[in-house]
Amino acid sequence: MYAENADGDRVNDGYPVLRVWALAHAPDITIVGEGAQGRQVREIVKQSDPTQLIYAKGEIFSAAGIAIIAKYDDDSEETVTVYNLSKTTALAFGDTSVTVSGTYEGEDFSFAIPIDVYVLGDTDGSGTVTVSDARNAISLIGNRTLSGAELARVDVDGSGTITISDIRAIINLIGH
Ligand SMILES: [Ca+2]
Repeated sequence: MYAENADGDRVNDGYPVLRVWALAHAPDITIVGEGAQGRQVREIVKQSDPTQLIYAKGEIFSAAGIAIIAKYDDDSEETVTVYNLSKTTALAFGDTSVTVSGTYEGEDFSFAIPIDVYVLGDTDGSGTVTVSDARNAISLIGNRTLSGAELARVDVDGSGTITISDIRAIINLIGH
């Protein structure tokens, strides 16, 4: 910051002045150049989760859709776009969360994002596809109450409903 006199001329040859000195000489001089540069990060919050929270085994986690917001002491906000992911390789059955973390203007942040990882055709959620999954799937034909990961792992052909073609596909997945 610098300071101006009543004529609008910079004092101290335009060099920065101590805030206490400038305040002591008010109202004859005015502090200029504070604001954006002087603000401090008060907190970093996660305003929304990533769009995709359900994954087939082997897929890669995507943070797309996440909104991490830095809130400043002057009530202004910035979107944080640089962060690390705890897992960037293929997701495994049993992975239940990915952590998004980093440091923004000296402030650390870390958010655990809960995820579901399913095995295609694994209707009972055991982690492998067996004959019992095919049997289960038969009992789910026409079922319209399934959603999310439950539907995704049974609806092998992705048609949105459970049909005989899903049963055939699940039988083909047994042992793989
Ligand atoms: Ca199974």
